[in-house]
Amino acid sequence: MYAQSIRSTGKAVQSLEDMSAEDRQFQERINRGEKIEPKDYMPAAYRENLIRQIGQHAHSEIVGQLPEGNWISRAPTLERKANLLAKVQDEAGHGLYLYCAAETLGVSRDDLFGMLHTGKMKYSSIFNYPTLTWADMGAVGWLVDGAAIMNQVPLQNTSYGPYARAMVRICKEESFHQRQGFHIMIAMAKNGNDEQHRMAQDALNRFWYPSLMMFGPSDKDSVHSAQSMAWKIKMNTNDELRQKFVDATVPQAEFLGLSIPDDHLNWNEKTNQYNYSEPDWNEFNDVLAGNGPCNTERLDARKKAWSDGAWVREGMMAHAAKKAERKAERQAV
Ligand code: BYC
Repeated sequence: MYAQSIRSTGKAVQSLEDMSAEDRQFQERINRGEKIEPKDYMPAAYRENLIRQIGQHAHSEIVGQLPEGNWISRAPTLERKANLLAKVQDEAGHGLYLYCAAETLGVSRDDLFGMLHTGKMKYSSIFNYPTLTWADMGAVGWLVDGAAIMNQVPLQNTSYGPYARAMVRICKEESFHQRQGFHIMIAMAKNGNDEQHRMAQDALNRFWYPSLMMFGPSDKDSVHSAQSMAWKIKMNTNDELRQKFVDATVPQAEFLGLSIPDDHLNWNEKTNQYNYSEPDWNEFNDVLAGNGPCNTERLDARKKAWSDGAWVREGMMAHAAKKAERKAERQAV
């Protein structure tokens, strides 16, 4: 389904000496920590790489609504329903900020959706897994939003101004999402009955490795990391963030009385970090290739939403055209 699979670009990051004068000045601005704004000079490859990452990020937000939307009508209490509804609405808002940030780079919203629908652009692998029980709403908030925060907090300092600014609000909201998930896990795993504890453990078992995969392939297989880090589009490597996530999450699982499904997990006194087992990268590649449990369902839902919304877009365009016509008439008088 996806046009691009993981492969090395084979390109080394250019040194300052090898760059054109314009590109050198640009790189020096980035090295000084300056923000790049939409009308500033930027190399074509910087623009393309940003559109790729921000577009993929935006798509992840709106596809990410689907596994949780599945549980809004079945939330166990009114309060849980209201919280989940607010969270899912927030994800739509995150998608909106990110699509707007991508548009400042000269790509249209229609083109971005077209690339999502035809599989030319990806969305996060995590959303191709099903949410089978209410405990999954806890695990998704705790682990998936927890992983998203770990990845996104450093992106508040990314070099592209509109992306960095969008991330500030997104991170604040993701924090609330992570807490609502952890709160569900506390209710079920710590304060719940045996069956609820078992459900929470089962959700952790199913979401642990897919959450680790959210950080992308291991550094040796990451295509974009070197150039993206030189441009400060990415602030950390995939493995650095994955390790930080493991180190932060294991004590939380202990607090909940849950076991991380990894027999090789242990604390390493020398590195002051946990040793952990890597996810199954064949499974990751398979999900990216379109063969995860829910790839078809997720993409079909997005395509249906796009075609069902055609009349709204047409109506809004007609309204805008009418307003512009009236304004022109008034100005002509
Ligand atoms: N899923 O060279 P690499 C959220 C692709 S959370 C799918 O390391 P890069 C949310 C990668 O795109 C998630 N594809 O790439 C939470 C590339 O393929 P292309 C969204 C993946 O970009 C809760 C290829 O593999 N967050 O929003 O340097 C509720 C090689 O990888 C994945 C973001 O998008 C994956 N897990 O690093 C609702 C954060 N991993 O593009 C919503 C911003 C890798 O060449 N993005 N690939 O075809 C990033 O930080 C980076 O893009 C990544 C990947 C760390 C994800």
